[in-house]
Amino acid sequence: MSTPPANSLIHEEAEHFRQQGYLGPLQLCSESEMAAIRAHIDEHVLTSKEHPAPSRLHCRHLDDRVIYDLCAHPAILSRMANLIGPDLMIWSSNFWLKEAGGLEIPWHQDAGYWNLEPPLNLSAWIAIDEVTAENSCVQIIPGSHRTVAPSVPSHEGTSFAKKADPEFVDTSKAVKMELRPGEFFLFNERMLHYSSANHSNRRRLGVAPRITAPFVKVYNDRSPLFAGHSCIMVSGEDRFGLNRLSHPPPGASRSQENKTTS
Ligand SMILES: O=C(O)CCC(=O)C(=O)O
Repeated sequence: MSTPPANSLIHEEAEHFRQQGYLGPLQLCSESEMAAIRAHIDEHVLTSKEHPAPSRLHCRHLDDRVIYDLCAHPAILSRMANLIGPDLMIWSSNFWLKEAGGLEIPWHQDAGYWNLEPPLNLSAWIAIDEVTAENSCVQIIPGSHRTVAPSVPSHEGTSFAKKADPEFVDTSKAVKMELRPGEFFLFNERMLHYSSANHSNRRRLGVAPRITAPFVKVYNDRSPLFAGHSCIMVSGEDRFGLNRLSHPPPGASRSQENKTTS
């Protein structure tokens, strides 16, 4: 389990995030802890027929405690609180499953796909499998969060219908976020990011919690959200009452399990 950074590092990290729009790679848990989580995901989460969202790959923090605990991990929340304050609300999470041969995801900024007002979001991309350039790690362009790139229709052979206008994408500055299982990186809603087709023979699985503050209105009656969607406060309090809230899914969190067994 990683320890939150000491004070001076907190300021350094926040400044890096403001300037570059991302932070990481950082450690969330050990590879052996992630191996146990991966087994749970493969056996119980990706195979389950009952899930709140229309797709098994979205918002599984709403029904599975292990996924909730991963998304609301202190290594993530301590960094996010350091950036936008202690009142934090998870409004979505997405598994990014790319099998061998899986398609490219074109360069894009997430803000254009979501209905948040104001469009404030912090994402973590957590590696469940080992993620390398060969099996299609996410690539980012540091500093690209300072410019809104217009969307244009995507090209053939990608899994998105739209992409960022290539005029706004300087791929010579791209950084490959290769991660060991249990590592993650943070990025904001305007970071340009992309992943190539998976040319390897290995699956690539990650999960990205989406976290905002409770002063943001989450329009959950609009795509990509769904009937029955709710947000969950993961830290601090909701002083605004703008959003439908629910509780974490039942089950002991791993930190509580550790307490009871130690
Ligand atoms: O995992 C990928 O390839 C893309 C991830 C992504 O677009 C996101 O997390 O917003």
